[in-house]
Amino acid sequence: MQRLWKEPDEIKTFTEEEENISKERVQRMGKKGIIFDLDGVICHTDKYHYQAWKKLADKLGVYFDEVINNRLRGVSRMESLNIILEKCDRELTIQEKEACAEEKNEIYKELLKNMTTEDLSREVRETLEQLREKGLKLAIGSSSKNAGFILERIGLGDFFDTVSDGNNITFSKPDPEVFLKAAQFLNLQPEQCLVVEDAEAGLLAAKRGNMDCAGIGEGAESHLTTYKLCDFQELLSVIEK
Ligand code: B16
Ligand code: MG
Repeated sequence: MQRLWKEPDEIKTFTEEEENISKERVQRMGKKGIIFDLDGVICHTDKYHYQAWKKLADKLGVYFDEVINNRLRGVSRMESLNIILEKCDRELTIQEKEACAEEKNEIYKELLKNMTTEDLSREVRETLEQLREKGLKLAIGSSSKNAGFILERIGLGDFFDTVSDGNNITFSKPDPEVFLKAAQFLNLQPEQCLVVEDAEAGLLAAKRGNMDCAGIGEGAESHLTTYKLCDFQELLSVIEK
């Protein structure tokens, strides 16, 4: 699997003169805010989602693997369960589904307690700080109802100007609601925001919300991206284009 983080000596630092030039470029680009997806962009909780869903699937006697897990990126908890249940030979009642989603979430939340500030790479932390220094407003746009808890665990509990997540939306990605709300919370128009996403559902949501998007990880392969990022710090040059 491709390495998504940088070692400390691989991270470029900027002189004061370069910083001033880049601030002007950011203003010319017209973007005033960046909305970041959380899982798969800021940090990686995929392995915990996988472990929790696997435990539930095994209990139900339903086949589940990493390939199916990949289809769950960016989509809501209940939609994820519906994808997993495609392999189930019986129809579950709504009450049973709610109990399953709740059970998975309890397992997942226990696993999330393993996360620490070590789960935030230096590259991501330093890039976020540099983007803020350029005068950009920074937000989270995540489908997760656990976004606040995850941000606390990785030491970003108070960092973002706003967090739009699974708790303040009715429709999950690929619906643009989570990003449109983030823009609204930032007091910006959608066109003034750039979305950073790793999942197809999120990239489609950004497009539907009339926002440019930068794809990272598997998201960089998608035809929906406006910009393809090889790594997180490349955002610093994208924002000046
Ligand atoms: P929860 P993101 C998404 O987060 C995950 O990618 C997706 O796998 C998960 O089902 C969804 O959050 C809901 O998460 O069960 O914690 O509410 O990528 O939009 O930051
Ligand atoms: Mg994601």
